Amino acid sequence: MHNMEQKKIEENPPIATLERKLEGHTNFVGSVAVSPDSAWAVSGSDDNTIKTWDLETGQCRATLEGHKKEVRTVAITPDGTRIISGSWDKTIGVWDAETGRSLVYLKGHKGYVKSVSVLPDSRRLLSCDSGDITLKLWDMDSGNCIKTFKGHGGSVESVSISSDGQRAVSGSFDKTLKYWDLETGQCLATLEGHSGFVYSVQITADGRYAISGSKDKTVKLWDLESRTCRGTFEGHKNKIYSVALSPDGKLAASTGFQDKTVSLWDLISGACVQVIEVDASPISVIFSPDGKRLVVGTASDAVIFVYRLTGVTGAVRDVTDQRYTNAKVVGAVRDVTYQRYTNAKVVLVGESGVGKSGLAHRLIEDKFIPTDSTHGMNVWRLDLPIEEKKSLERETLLWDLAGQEDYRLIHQLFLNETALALVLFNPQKNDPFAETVDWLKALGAAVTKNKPGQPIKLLVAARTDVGSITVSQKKIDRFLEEHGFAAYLPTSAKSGFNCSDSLNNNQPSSLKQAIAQHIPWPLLPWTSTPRLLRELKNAVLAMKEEKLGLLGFPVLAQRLKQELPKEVFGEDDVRTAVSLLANHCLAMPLQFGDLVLLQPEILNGYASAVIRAARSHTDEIGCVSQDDVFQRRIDMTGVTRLDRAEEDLLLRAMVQTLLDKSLCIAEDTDKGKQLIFPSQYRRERDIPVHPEIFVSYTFTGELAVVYTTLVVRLWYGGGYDNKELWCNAAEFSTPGGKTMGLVMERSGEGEGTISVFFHHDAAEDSKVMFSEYVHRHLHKYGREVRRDRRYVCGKCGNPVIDRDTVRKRLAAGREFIYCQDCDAKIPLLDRIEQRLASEPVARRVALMDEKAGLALSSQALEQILDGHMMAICGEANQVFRLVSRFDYGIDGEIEFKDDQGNPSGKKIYVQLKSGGSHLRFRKRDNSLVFDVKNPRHLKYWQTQPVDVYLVIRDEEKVIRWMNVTPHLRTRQNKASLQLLFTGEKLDAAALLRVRETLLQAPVKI
Ligand SMILES: Nc1nc2c(ncn2[C@@H]2O[C@H](COP(=O)(O)OP(=O)(O)O)[C@@H](O)[C@H]2O)c(=O)[nH]1
Ligand SMILES: [Mg+2]
Repeated sequence: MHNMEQKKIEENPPIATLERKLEGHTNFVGSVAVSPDSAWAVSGSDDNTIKTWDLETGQCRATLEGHKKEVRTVAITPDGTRIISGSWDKTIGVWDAETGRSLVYLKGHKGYVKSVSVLPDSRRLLSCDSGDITLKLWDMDSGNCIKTFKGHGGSVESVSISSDGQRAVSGSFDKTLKYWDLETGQCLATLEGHSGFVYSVQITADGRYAISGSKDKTVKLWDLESRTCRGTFEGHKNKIYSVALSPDGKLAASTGFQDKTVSLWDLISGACVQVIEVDASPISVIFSPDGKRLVVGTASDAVIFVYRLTGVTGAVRDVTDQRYTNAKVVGAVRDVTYQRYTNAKVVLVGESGVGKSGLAHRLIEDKFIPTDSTHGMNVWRLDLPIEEKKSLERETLLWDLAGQEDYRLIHQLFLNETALALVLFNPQKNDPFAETVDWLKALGAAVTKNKPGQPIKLLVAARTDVGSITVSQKKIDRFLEEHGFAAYLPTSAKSGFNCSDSLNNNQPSSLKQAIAQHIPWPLLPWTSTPRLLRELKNAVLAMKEEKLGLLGFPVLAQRLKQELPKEVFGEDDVRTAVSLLANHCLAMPLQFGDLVLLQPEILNGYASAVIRAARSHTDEIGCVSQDDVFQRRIDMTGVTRLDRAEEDLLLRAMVQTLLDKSLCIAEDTDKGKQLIFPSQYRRERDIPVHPEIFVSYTFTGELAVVYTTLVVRLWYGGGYDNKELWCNAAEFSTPGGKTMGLVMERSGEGEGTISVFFHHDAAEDSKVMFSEYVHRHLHKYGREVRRDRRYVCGKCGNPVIDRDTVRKRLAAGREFIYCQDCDAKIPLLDRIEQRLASEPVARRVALMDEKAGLALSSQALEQILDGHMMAICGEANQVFRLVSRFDYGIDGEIEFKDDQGNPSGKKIYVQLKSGGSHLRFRKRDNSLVFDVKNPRHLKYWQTQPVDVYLVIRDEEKVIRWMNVTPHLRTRQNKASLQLLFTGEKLDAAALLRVRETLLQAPVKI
């Protein structure tokens, strides 16, 4: 540790000191709560029990039994009379706090109850679950569910209610938080920003702010009024299962599961004020209401740690609205080892060839560098004339995105968090803004829904040296006004006009000044990070420019040690730094081989080549053979390429990314595996006419992305028998042979319409599911979505023409409309319309989406495992071959080389397990078992001439392997389909150990 750091810590005595440990539970303590008078605590455990504890003496007062499964959440009513528990047995228990008697079980959740929070009236409570992915409001006295809140797209893990009982926040596996009005059940806002599951949320007493803990290793602070992220706290090395707020709203606590720490954060200054090292993995945390204690539950050790706190006050009523904002940093930063900074993302957008890269070079190097407009994407640090604040560093990154059509599908991955966009146009063109509008819509779609007017946009005329500006100033002015640009500037990268510092007497150029002036700094979230992590991140960012290709983490760590000789750090810290950069798309750790790509943009280049290949398929069917991609039989013009071995790996990572993002379909055909891009189909199809269209949606956003992801997910999740694609249309048929489909048209600038149509006698049930799926998808991915339900008169058979009126009447809750032709009453709320919003449909749609997700991630996992084998065999300099003997349960073989580097003939076989989950913990003894799905494999594996190894990726995404041959030969129960899985981590060292053993025997020639 640095002397400085040591000294600082001595000057700042710890806030928390260990008081005692509470022992008694026998399994994970997933939840803790403290009574309103701060005298006692309650804990819920995976041992299915609840315990109450006297905080003064540490005595266990009672053990409450009754739940049939893990108790993952506990709470105490504000009046202190009742204890609430939520369990994986799907019930919520209500207990008398005094006697420990069970009062009632609330039943209604279809999945695990993950979290409960009690309203101030001590009568009602809010709960959430993993099955229906809903929140439920209950009346404890009657035992009734009063209201169900829907909206999340993944397991809802955590809920928290403001102390006035008006508002709630929830956190979910869909990576978002939702902000709710408890009275109306309305979702007021969806807070996006985490790049991993959200495990835990807490709202401040006044309901103004919330904090969240996530799998992405960060804690975030949210302003619920402006619905934006205010800050991010970094420092944990792994997932954060639980967060808590001190009663005075000034401190946050977060539990780091793998790093075995609880961090205390000062929410006002952003500093980490203490890192408590816990002697176990902490998974739950709570402050006592008097501010005197912190209670921490841990994982397998099942111990509860109680800390005494100093300097933390109990609940305060009056806190100014200014807290947590940049404007007012109150109090000194207590720990200099943490730094706070704000990062502004500035992107250059505009059609291909307009001059983006030229301008980027000018801004960065103040030189004109002729470029080839096929070039992909680049990121640089941009020096701006901005006022530096001592407590808050500001930094700007300039992103140059490629403008070609082939890149658009993947660009959306990089547009989010944009603070300011430089929108370039060619002023010599007659219609210079034609493509610009698409870009503006794409930008709007990428930035979160809750920030109207963002990002800030500057309109830039490029290449003005080429000729005079033909577009009239009036037209420019109108365009500026219409789209809310903050400023307009004509530039020339070549001459340096308005963009060269040296031409401006070495003062920042006009463009730089405009950028600096318009970045909305106070609105941008800050990040608080340990000094070391910041140094590491900066060093990694600097290395991006070296174009290093794929790097192994050990090599990267080595490089960083040269760059930062004074720092003491390990590979772990490097991993953390890289994954934090990855949260902002600034680096890409591969999911296999322990490798990182410092320039994710290289992957984009390859992806665009694949998409281009799919578009140019001779049959116009938008697909490309996976083999052609892996064997480089596609046109790679303009792609920044890596060397062959790295490229082999990156191509797999690229296909995996496309699958993970639902951007393509991987389908096995008699011609091998095909990668299908629905948006690249060019085969025409007549657009169906009335009366087949059932409903249509008009929306804006990145149209191709919205359409592609919709088709891909329906393809995988719908369980449809037959699927056919056309140019901007897709058809699916049910087992009964009834067809449903959708068609997309561009209906305006940056605006599209997706219409759903049905075959005449498609079953009502299929119609309901299909249209509800489309509905949800569009609301998730599209912007400015407008729904138009189409009606047909039951009497004369004519379609209703006036859709505007239909929309208005539906919104007003009217139940019918008159036919414009025959005056008959046409019911608006027909059976389908009524069923659409119902709970069972929502649940089935969520299941459908889950199925799509699973199928896609299984496809992606196949790429990961193949890639992993190639990467580690490459690293260990051994030979890996994929073989296709799937029926026998063998996917590949490894041949070891002898000491001279020649193939030795010594081999092992591997089976790469990419299907659904194969590993589970056996209840009986909690040991990890592998379920063999195909009994024939067991026999086959035993009779092979060489040993067979199972390769599996576990829940923590660690790829492990195990030699099953000796195990199968010696085991007792020959008929069992369970294998005790004792696999070790599969890396190059593990591979070389096997080689060692095998080659000890004389080598066969
Ligand atoms: N005359 C002139 N040519 C430029 C200027 N900026 C870029 N170019 C050239 O115009 C072409 C397209 O520019 P580029 O920056 O690659 O466009 P991008 O596709 O938007 O990145 C290239 O040949 C550049 O060298 C400029 O300011 N003036
Ligand atoms: Mg370019």
